[in-house]
Parts: sequence; C-alpha cells; structure tokens
Amino acid sequence: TSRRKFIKISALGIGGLATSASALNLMGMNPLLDAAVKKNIAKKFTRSATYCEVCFWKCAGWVYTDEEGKVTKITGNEDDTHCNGRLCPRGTGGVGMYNDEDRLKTPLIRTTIGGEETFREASWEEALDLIASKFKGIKEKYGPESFALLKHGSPGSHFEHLFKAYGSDTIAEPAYAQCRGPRETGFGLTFGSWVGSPEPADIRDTKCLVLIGSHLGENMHNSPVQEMSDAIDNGATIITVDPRLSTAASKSNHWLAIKPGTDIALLLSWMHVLIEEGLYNKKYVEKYGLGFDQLKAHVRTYTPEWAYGITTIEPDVIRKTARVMAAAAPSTIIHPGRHVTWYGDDSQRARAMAILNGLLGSWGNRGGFYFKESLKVPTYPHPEYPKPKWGWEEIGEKYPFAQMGITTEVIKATIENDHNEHPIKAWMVAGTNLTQSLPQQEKTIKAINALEFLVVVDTMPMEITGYADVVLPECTYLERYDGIRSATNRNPSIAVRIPAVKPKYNSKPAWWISKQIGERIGLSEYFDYNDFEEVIEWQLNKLGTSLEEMKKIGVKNFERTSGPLFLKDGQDYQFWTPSGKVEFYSQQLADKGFDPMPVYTPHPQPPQGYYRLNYGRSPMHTFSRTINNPNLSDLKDENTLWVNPKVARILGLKKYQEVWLKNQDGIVSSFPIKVRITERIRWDSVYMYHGFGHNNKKLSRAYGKGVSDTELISQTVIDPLMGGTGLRGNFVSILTENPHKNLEI
Ligand code: MGD
Ligand code: SF4
Repeated sequence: TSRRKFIKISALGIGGLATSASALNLMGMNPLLDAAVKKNIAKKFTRSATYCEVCFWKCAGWVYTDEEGKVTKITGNEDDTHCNGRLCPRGTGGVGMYNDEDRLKTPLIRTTIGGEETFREASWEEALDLIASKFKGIKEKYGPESFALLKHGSPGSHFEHLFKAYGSDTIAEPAYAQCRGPRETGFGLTFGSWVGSPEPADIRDTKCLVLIGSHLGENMHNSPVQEMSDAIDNGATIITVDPRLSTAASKSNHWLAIKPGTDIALLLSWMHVLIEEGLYNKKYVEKYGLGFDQLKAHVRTYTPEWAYGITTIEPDVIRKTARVMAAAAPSTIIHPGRHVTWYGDDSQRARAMAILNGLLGSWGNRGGFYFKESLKVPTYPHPEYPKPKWGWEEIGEKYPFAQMGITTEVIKATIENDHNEHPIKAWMVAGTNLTQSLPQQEKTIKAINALEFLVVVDTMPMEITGYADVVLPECTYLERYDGIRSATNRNPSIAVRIPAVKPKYNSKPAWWISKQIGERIGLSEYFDYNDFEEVIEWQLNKLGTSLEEMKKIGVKNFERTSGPLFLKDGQDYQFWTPSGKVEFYSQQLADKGFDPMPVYTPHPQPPQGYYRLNYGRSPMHTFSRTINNPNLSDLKDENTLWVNPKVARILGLKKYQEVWLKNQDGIVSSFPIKVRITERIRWDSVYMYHGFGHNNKKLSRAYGKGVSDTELISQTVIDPLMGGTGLRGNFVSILTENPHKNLEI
C-alpha cells in the first residue's frame, strides 16, 4: 500500500558533513584525541563510568569530559575482565555516536503535506500521547499481545519491562534467530548449558583453538581477541576452517579453506579419526558421556577420504589436525562461533562442534571451557506482570527447541494478521535496524505495511525510521543511565553506566520514554521512581555497594560462589541435560523426530556464472549501526567485493573497478561496490563486510557507500530445531555495466 511510504527526504534537511579526521590505532587509543588532550593538559577532566554500547561485549570504560562539558575520549576500565583496560577501535570511536550531527534530534510524526508523506517535528508530549493512545487502542481492539516489541541492546530491556507490564510477551530480536540462536540450541542439547555472552572459552590458557568460520579479530570482541593473541604468544596451535583467509586464518598454523556449506562433513570426519585412532579423551567420555557407542557406530563410515570428496580438504590434513587437537586436549577449544545462522542445519552443526568438545573433554577443563558465573541483579520492586494469552511461542511455526522470540515469525504473523488467531497489529522497534538486519527485505516491508502503528526508537535516522508513524530520538549511551551490566565470566562482575554529558538536542533515554508511556496507560506502579538512578542505587545497595562507590570504580568484581572454574580429576558432575551427562546421542532430538546425532546434508552450490555470497564483520564496525559514525567512517567508509584472481581473469575485472551484483532471484544491488582481487577468497565465493550500502539519505556519510549483503539475501533456509534463518545460500553474478543507468533521470 502507499499508506506507509519510506520517507527518504528529511523534513529537517540534511546536516553538514563531518570534518573530523581521526584515526584510531587497532587496540584502543586515538592519537589525535590524545594529542588534543595533551595540548590541553592544564584543563581539568572529569571521568564518568560507562559500559560500551557500540557492540554487545559491553566493555566497561571511562568517559572523559573537559571543563566545557565536551567529551574528549573514552578509555577502558583496568578492572574489567571484558576489556582489561583497553577498548577496541569501535569502543574508542563511540564518541562519534554522540557527536554525529545526523542524529535524530526531536520526535517526529508522519504526516501528509500536499499529497506527500513526510515527517513533522513534534513535542515529546504530543508524540507520547499519540503512542499511549495506540497502546490503549490495540489493547481494546485485539488485546495487548498484538503489540510486538522488536529490540536489541540496552533500550530493549527498558521497553521489555513496559511490554510485560502492558501484557505482551510478543518480543523478539535479530540477535537470536539471525545470529547466536543455533549454537545455544546445539550446545544446550549436548552440555545442558547455553554458551551465552561472553562465551566461556578459556582461550588464554588453550593449547589448541579451532575456529569454524569464526573470524575473531575481524569479529572484534575485546577480551577473546586479547586472549587469542596471548595464546599465540604462548605457542597455542590455531586451526581455522574458513573458505576465506580471514585475519584469524592468516595467524593460524592450519588454514582449511573448506568448500562453503560442508562443515558438518569435516566435523563428522574429525570425530571418526578421534574415535578410530583411539585419540578421544576416554576418561572424560566414560565418566561424563552418554551415547558414545551410538556415536562410534554413526561416524564409522565418515572417513577423511569421504569428507575430502565433500569439503575439498585433503584426508592427510583432516587426520593431522585431528591429532593436533587430541594432543592438546583437554586444552582444546572448538569455538562455538557467534553469528552462526548459515545453512539452516546450524543447530546440528553446533551439536557436532559440541560433540567434538565432548570427545576431547574440553568442557569444564582448563584451556577448554570454564564453568561461567554471573551475579543476579535483584529486580526493583513492581507488581507482578499480567499473564499474556499468547506470546512469541504461539505465533507462526512451532520450533521445539526455540528459546526466544523469532523475528521472522513475527514478520510472518504480521503479514497474515487478518487471517490469524494471533494477529500482530503494531510494533515498537528499539535499537534494531530491521530492514538491514533481516533477510528478505520485501517481507519486512510487507509486514510494516500491514501494521496499524509503528513506533521506532533510535539514536540515528536509520532505514527503519523511514517507515515509522512516530520516531523517538533516544540519547546515546554516553548521555544516560542504563541497567547494571552483570555478565557471565570467570568471576561475576557488575558495571554501571552513568551519564557523562546531558542529552544533546531533544533526545531522551529509553528508561524515561518507557516510564512516560507506562504512566499514560495506567501502569504507574510499574515505574515507581522519579529517576532511573534510584533503581540502580536500590539494586547496588542490595548487592553490597552504592552508586557513589560505583561512580568511582565503574566495575566491581565478586568472588565465585558456584564452585571451581574447572572439573577436578575424576570429580562427579551433573551436567544440566536430562541425563546429567554430556549427550553424544540426544534422546531429546530423537523424541521430536530429529537426527539424534548430526548428519551431513548437501546444500545447493552456485549455478554457472554465480558465486556464493559470503559476508562477515569489519573490525571497525558493528552491523549497520556504526557506518555513519564520523570517527569510524573515517577508518572504513565502504565495503569492497573480495574476488578470487581466477574469477577476475574470467570476468576481466580490474582492481577497484566498480561493479553491481545481481542475485539468483534477479535482485540487483542498489549501489556499486569496488572489486578487491585477492587469493584470500575461494573462486566459488565472493565476500563483503556486512552493514554497508545504506539507502537513507539522512545518513550523510553512509548513504550509497558500498553494497548491502542483506539486500541480496532473498533465499533463506529455516533451522527446523529452533527457527534460525540460514542466510548463506544466496548466489550473485557480477555486473560490470550500471543496471540502473536507464532508470536514472
Ligand atoms: P544494527 O544494524 O547495527 O543491528 O541487527 P541490529 O540489531 O538491527 O542496528 C542497530 C540499530 O540500533 C541502529 O538503527 C542504531 O542506530 C540503533 N542504536 C544504536 N545505539 C542505540 C541506542 O543506544 N538506543 C537506540 N534506541 N538505538 C540505538 C544485528 C543482527 O543482524 C545480528 S546480532 C546479527 S549477528 C546478524 N548479522 C547479520 C549479518 O552478518 N549479515 C546479514 N545479512 N544479516 C545479519 N543480521 C543480523
Ligand atoms: Fe565496545 Fe569494542 Fe568492547 Fe564491543 S569490543 S563493547 S565495541 S570496546
């Protein structure tokens, strides 16, 4: 319909271009800002505690402001185990989020002027009253469950509280079904425990780290990258399985350039070698394992020769690497990875990785995986949440091992809302740029058009804001309080986020927005405080500290109470699986009609003239959220298309030539991308960094820079265990002529 056209041209105009030209070192410091700080040495600086929101590792840091209240730099907190005092370039560049002059500045309401849809500026009062009336209206007409929350990051938790108080548990985030979900299912079924974040991998003490398509270093999570570099210094063997020579692969002793989509075959064959050669950890398997005999029978035929035909990895290499893993065991890590939604059998691939860890005895052993622990932050008192009639679990298809809301099922249920017993009629989107993070963009847009109301809370005029009825500007993490960070780690710790500066423009924190809406819809008793500071103070007191203390120290580490980090020799231990054992054979899977042990199934290969679209992370960026950041766009402002020299020769491509991409369904990239010719990618695939190719003109630095991988992902394969979206089964051909030329006026 034309009801909700994407509003590209801002009623407010486009801000001036950034002039900052900062350059950041790889691990943390910003030389230009440092120089500025030195020059102003006489000035007095104040530091405020925070934890980073540029990615979701949540490193604790210090925000420095000068006498004029200007943010000068952000550094890592020395006492924080997430960062050990050093931030990554993105964390240091977080100041760019605050300074970005393209930021959302005031609430916006969709309106039609002279037949054209546009936004008009509104006061908070007006915008919040409008939103409150929609909350009430949806509840009366359909029930609160029909209002869905799609969220990511810190704002999400504030709105989750609002939605639960309102009576809706129709909540989902792309960090589950488009990211980590399958590994939580695969490891959960095997060890009875989620991997979670931070991953409990004891990288610093490992003797052998195996990365399956996990590109630590480019996929920049702070402490694991530091630990990996220590492990390399200490002589650990690194084995990387990746069709691309990633940075991690370039630091590896063994790079296995696997044919994309065949990892399960390699994993099964590694199991075969460990078992047939008697190299598995017999003591561990006997003491803690269940179903080893079935596994042994299952992998008997999966020889390295069998796997070679599928993966293109030489049998000798498969044998040699299996022996290296066994020699280092139990200090061997088959890393669970992070973004693991690839081919639709991802939970089973994660199961295979978990089983390998089980065979090597690494779960619960030094240099393998530690038993993580976190601190439970007490809930600030509020009345009980009402019980929704239905929620994320009831909508769409049923996935027996799903543990969180599935965004793509919310999309489906929204599109079908008139023919559906669980109609979804309104969304709040907070901190997630759905059109750039969910595949099959036309479905997301179709769902948006089926909505009666869409409110978006963001800091930036990202693509998703263009579809909103109301846009609310949140202030950045440097300008607000948020919930206490309590993450799993070797030792429990807490960190606080204190506003370092006042909110710029007319922006407000999510906790405030949530409370304002709550009060307008009769939920005041759920927001029994004037300022979120009171909530944190109350919680910190319960934890034996205070806001005053935490403002000074930022991070507080606690002693473990759940027992040692690792198993003692021969110790009895109950895993959290139904059997209390490490389940090589999964009865839970068998009972639901799934393969109880992983099986290799072939995935489609690129047709003639097409290449598999492979994508990953840039160390300077997080998804689409940082591309417009003035500091980080200075470091990397567009992505390139990695192409093998053989392909470049066949197609006659030159270095940095601009090309367009067309996928198997005829979708053509909106913008061109420059070619990077490199041996680091296999000839059957091309590669690009995710997050680029923005098409909202309000993002003055990011607009039109590079290509969006999401735009070209129109085929997905759904994981039948937990509903994850396999994104890597898309193929592109390379166009050297501008396909949009004739369409341009
Ligand atoms: P971003 O695209 O970075 O990530 O998906 P998203 O969570 O959608 O969008 C984040 C949004 O949050 C931006 O609009 C940003 O401006 C806004 N934002 C940033 N800070 C704040 C804040 O403090 N408050 C508010 N209110 N908003 C804020 C990530 C998801 O994408 C994930 S986790 C993964 S692993 C997947 N990765 C991935 C991929 O690699 N390739 C493809 N094709 N798709 C993917 N989708 C998934
Ligand atoms: Fe911030 Fe980098 Fe830490 Fe992520 S890894 S939280 S971006 S400093």
